[in-house]
Amino acid sequence: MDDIVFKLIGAETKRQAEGLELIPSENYVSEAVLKAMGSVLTNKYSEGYPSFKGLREWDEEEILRGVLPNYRYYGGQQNIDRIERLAIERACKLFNADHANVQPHSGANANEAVYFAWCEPGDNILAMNLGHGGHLTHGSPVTRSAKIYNFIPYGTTKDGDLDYDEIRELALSNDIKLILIGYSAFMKIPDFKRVAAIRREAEEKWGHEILLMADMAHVAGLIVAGVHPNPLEFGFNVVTTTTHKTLRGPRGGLILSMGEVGSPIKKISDKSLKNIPTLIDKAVFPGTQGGPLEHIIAAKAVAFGEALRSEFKDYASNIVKNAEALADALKERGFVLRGNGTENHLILIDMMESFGINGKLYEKALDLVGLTLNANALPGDQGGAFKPNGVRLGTPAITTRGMGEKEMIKLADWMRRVALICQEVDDSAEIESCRTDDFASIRAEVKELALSFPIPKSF
Ligand code: DSN
Repeated sequence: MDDIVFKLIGAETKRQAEGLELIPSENYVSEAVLKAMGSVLTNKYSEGYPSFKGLREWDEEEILRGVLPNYRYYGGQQNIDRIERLAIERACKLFNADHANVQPHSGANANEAVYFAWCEPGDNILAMNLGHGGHLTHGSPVTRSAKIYNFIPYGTTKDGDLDYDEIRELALSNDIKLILIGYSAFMKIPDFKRVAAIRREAEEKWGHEILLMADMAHVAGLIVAGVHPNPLEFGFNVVTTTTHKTLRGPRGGLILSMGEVGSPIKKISDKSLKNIPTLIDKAVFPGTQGGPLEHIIAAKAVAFGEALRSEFKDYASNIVKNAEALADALKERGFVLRGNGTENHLILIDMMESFGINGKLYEKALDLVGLTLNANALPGDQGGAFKPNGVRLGTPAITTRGMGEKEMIKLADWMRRVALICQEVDDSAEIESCRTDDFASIRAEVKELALSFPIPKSF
């Protein structure tokens, strides 16, 4: 064994057990998911796909018994093919999708593959501004995609909703190929129907098909549980997501799509929305990735199986209930929330307006008491990415631990106590060496609560 690496893994296990995870994009997986990730499947090369059969022709029993055609470039796939097929079938069931590609290594890879499947270099893509809550992969100039495609950013309104008027105006004044709705710091439920209507208008104006894509990485678990609307039911063609946030699976990516599923090795002359599932398969492999991570795909299959269980619906609705309770408790304690609350799992606080402190200082101070969240820029933030005025937090992980409204009140109390300490600390001072007794006593309370809600081993 590698002592030092395993010692550090042990220390991280302890940190996770004794602290509370409030980063809205993190969660705890079951032991079954961990076991699949740590399995011998990591030894196998499986470039290609298990089969392109229409999903609805298959069920799990048949996958085990039947002969699966495959499009792989290596032998020895009899088990891998079945595992990947199970992951595909379960993902389709969860999202009510025609097709799923379970191979993207991450959400970033998933997004890049969709752009590559549908767009040509220089094409216009409408996507949410990073500074307003969008994501790096939605056209930030530092990314590769932004050097290939022309991203046109839209923003949010003062009350924190999507600026639909701006989306419409931009869609009708630029010849766009793709409209992307997606975010990593947004607290409302998007009006997918309205966006689909904008797409229709723009298609008429420009005389060609426009892809509707939703990056639902943050709320995927809420969608599959039915507590958040599913964009695919409103005419969206593609949903991308990560699998490790509210979905509670391994770290990875996933692409769901609507359309005809064809052979991934046949040439496609017609780049049409009807063919998008196959165009995406080709864009993932060989377009943008090599060998799939089949140990992760197996863990995705396990997590999807967990998310198909009826208990997952309760879990997802508790995430939202806890977020609402936490938002209310924070507001009562002087925290100013963007959008004045939340409709999903995520809360964005303006720390400068609330307590006159910046988000980075507050993030560091909360780390000292075992509460983990992240500093986050707010729309128009003068502090930039490294010293923003906001913090972002959420309830998926603490809900996994079984916490409820009572615990949200405790959290809000600790968060206020820490904010008040920060007010008295010189911003340039090393926070670790200030008010150590105060931090230690809050930390002990956090630890006691955390240990009384152990991280569950099974779903
Ligand atoms: N980095 C993720 C988040 O924290 O929202 C998005 O991919």
